[in-house]
Amino acid sequence: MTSDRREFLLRSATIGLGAPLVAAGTSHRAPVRLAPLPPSQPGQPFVDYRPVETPNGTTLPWKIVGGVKVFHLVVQPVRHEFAPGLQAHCWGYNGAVHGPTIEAVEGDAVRIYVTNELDAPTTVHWHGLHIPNGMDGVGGLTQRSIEPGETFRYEFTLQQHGTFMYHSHHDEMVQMAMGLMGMFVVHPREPQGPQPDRDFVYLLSEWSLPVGAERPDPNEMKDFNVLTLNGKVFPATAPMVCKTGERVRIRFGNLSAMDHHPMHLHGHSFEVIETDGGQIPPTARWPETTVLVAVGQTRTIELIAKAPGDWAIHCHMTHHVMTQMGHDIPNLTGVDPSMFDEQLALVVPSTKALGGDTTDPNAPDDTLPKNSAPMMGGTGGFGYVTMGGMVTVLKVRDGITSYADPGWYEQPAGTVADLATAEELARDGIVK
Ligand SMILES: [Cu+2]
Repeated sequence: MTSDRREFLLRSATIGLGAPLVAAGTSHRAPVRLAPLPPSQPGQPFVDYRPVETPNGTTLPWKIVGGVKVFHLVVQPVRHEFAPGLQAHCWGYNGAVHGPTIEAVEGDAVRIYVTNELDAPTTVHWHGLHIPNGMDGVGGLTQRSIEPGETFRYEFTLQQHGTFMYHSHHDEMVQMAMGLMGMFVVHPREPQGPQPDRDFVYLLSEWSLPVGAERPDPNEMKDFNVLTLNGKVFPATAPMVCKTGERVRIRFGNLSAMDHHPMHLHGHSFEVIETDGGQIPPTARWPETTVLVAVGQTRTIELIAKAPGDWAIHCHMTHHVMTQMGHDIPNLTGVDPSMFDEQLALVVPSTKALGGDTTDPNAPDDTLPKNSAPMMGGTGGFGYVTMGGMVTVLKVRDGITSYADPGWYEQPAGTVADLATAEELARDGIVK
């Protein structure tokens, strides 16, 4: 500690109640603001901020009434599709699983009406936001729960910027397992440093949906079999598209019941620039290729899209890149399953073993049970992609003028791993 700093702390200690709340070891942090920020003029998209994109999702519309941004969330049953062929009766907001992204600007006064169209009480908690205690949305603790048919009003001025979440805080185990959650992005009033060209938002979650079932099972605590990015499993997850050289921000929130997700990006490194607790000073960041997003956390990463291509981005837990994988099964590694159908046909003539041939992804798969998705993904540029679940693709392209899905990357000649030629093997002395 420098003598100046020690002297400052000593002087502060003698000032008494009026002293700033600064303690040794926390001097790098922004001072805690005790007096609330007064409301500012409502921030406008493309003037005060560049709107975020929620792949496979939407942003909640708003209107301005008397200088306040007014939003309306409707909590309701939603028939949700995780991927073609796999649907369930879930709960969501405004017809969507998960809810639309709420987007605003630091200093905005927001008023959020919540109408409950469920048969059960609910509340909404604004995860990470510094708001009056009575607006915190914890059923029984800070408010009475919103009964079926009622509309509640939440109102506060946004004191921070960053990436936050919202979710039910009444009967959380059931209501979050059914889908009641969404993302809440607050842009800075006065942006500092380089701003992103592309800004994506993802909510990570997990479901227990046994094959053939129509309703997620909230009682499950270990064996989750549908792992989603914004409520979708690969290949139904929309890609992120950007131009080479652009600054890309990706915001992850995780409201899974029981699992943390190490999200890994191929071909690039990134920095974690903020958590739901605030911004990380540039001097405290380090390069990463995987960021662990624990349950109840947000992590925002930023990178320069330096290399054209189709770059996978996925949870690195291998069971989280599978869909409806059964775990209570014998270990068949090393077993030749080719006689299974023959043996099974002796007992049940019309059945076939599941998940067999994946060599022709375009052939209709008549082995799939009703309301289920294949364990592994779909067609890529080179055949079948052997991942499902929590996977999407960052598509980086040179000189594009549209962010529509450009299709699979056309690899430059000679840059794709392929069969080694006899000449190459002989040249390098590789003996097969
Ligand atoms: Cu995971």
